[in-house]
Amino acid sequence: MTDSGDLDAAWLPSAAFRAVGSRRSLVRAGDGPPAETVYAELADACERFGGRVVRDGGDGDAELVLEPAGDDLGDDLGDEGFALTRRGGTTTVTASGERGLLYGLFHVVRLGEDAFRGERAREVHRPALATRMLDHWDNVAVHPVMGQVERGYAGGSLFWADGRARGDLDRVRAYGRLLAACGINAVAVNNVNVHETEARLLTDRIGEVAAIADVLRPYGIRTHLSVTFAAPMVLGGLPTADPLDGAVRDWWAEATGRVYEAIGDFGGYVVKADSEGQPGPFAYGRSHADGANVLAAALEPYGGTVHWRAFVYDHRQDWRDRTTDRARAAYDHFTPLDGEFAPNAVLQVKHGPMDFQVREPVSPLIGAMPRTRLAVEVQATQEYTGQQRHVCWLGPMWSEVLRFRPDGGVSAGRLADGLVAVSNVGDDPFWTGHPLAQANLYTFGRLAWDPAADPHAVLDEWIALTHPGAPARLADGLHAVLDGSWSTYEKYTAPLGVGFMVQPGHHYGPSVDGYEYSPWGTYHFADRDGVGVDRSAATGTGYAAQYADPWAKVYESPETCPDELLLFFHHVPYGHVLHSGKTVIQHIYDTHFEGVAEVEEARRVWAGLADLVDPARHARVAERYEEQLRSAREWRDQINSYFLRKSGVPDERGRTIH
Ligand code: GCW
Repeated sequence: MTDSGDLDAAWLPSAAFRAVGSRRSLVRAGDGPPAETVYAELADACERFGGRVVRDGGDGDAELVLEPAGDDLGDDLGDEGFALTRRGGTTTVTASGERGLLYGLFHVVRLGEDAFRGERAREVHRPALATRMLDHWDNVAVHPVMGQVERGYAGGSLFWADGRARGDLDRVRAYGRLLAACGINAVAVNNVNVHETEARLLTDRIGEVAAIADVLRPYGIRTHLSVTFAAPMVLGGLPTADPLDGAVRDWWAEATGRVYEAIGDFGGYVVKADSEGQPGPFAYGRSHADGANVLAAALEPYGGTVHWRAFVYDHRQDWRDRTTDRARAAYDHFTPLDGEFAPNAVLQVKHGPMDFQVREPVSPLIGAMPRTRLAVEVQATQEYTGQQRHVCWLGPMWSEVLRFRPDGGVSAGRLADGLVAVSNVGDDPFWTGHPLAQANLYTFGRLAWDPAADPHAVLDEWIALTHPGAPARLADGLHAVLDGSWSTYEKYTAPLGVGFMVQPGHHYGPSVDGYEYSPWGTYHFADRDGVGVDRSAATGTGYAAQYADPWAKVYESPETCPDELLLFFHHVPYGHVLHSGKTVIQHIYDTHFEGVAEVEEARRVWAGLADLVDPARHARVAERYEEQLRSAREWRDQINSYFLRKSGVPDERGRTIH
């Protein structure tokens, strides 16, 4: 892939391959799809930069060798890992599997010239998480409300157009390549809300999924499908989808067998059941373990996995009912089922208990089911974080989640065996609508590979790869506008972890009471005296007690609860003094003024980079900064005015509040 054409090169611009493309390389490997990719990548780079690559038969003078590990040497590498060494002028990547060679090649690309300097003792790189997955909320048929991509902010679907799989899959191929370069190995190609047309991907339309899988396979990526729990009825014509019914089990087994005839390395199913109107096992009085296990049993003979989502809550609750707490729902539903899920069923848990807000505590379900496989789900698509019109680099948030230690011991990133992101990519020329949102996708992949990685270092890695040879002014400018952008977004939106306050439906822009009297369970309870949700065990919904210690104790009291989560866990008076020394009301005013000032500053920094960035890319970001600033001011003014009017407490600095 070159920088020309209508596809943005993202973090694989031609120049990133200069170091490998100008050398003599030797690839010793099988002829499986990923090994072919390794060879083709090198051949392509050599053509551009004058190097040479040979396969197998050794000319002894190679500067870069990629080869399979000998039987006894690869034990520590796993399926996907690789080892890197440099001795006597030769850099060697060894791997037990072909995917390891592919990841090793991209590692060398990241190192650039550094990969060919001095000596290097053997370093082993292997992914901490086995599944590193993107879920696309893409519809095949354009949905009347949600459009082609539900919560998509990057144009249409990469995979689907005009009601069917795209005939031209070049963009999907380029996507697979970008994903391999940041370590992603699984993609689910359709929305978890499975509508009528999409249901049929499982059966008579599986050929379309197979065509996509063929294009992703050379990049080490397995294809997954979202399916409806009611498939035996809507596709199979059965009178029931009861998971304990023999005919239902047989239907799933047969349908799955046919899927594997079409896609031999199919990854498995993703299921949203009994959630926001999707069908599920509750209709038959069965548990979610019963539900997941019938699909797991069908997939088991072929090595497939079912990702069963834990996003189960009452979306028709009465706002008058203060005893129901949506945050409790996933834990309450699922913890009694620990140990009942099949070994190839993975419970896919959103990182927070609510819904991808800019600030939430880590879900108490994470770590609470030691006998159940876990995947943590984050949202790269910025539904609640600026919808790719605002810059909001989420690396630090995801890193906090992955480093969180549910009982003070092992981190979430080590407990999980998968990390999943809702993809932020569409058919937009910059992939992600906002060109800087590419950093979220890249960071996701790298954190899934190594959840302990420093996200700021990953950001710098993305900057360097995307802009090879960038002058310091560009690298520093990019770092300045991205690093801290999550905190900026948090400052001008819902305060102190209280969440939502967005416009209902599309979720863009402020509406403080937009969901306050709704059935969705997302309330802030502001009145003239105070704001926040009492989730303590002593006087509130009891949610805080779902945590293990030390967190149950930390969150239980406003005295120990971290400031940034105070209003998630407690209802406090406006005059409550935070650990920061400020009152809650003054914190609200100050952060909202600061947030807008930070956007103004970022916009200024970006404007100053005009001479260093491709004009189309620069213009796209500049235009989005105008909208971000307009929107940030709207947020500031609505939130500040709302709380001034409720509380009657003036800003101690006397700034204009309307
Ligand atoms: O965040 C909410 C979204 C829905 C989405 C749901 C989910 C796919 O508003 O659009 O549906 O979560 O995660 O299932």
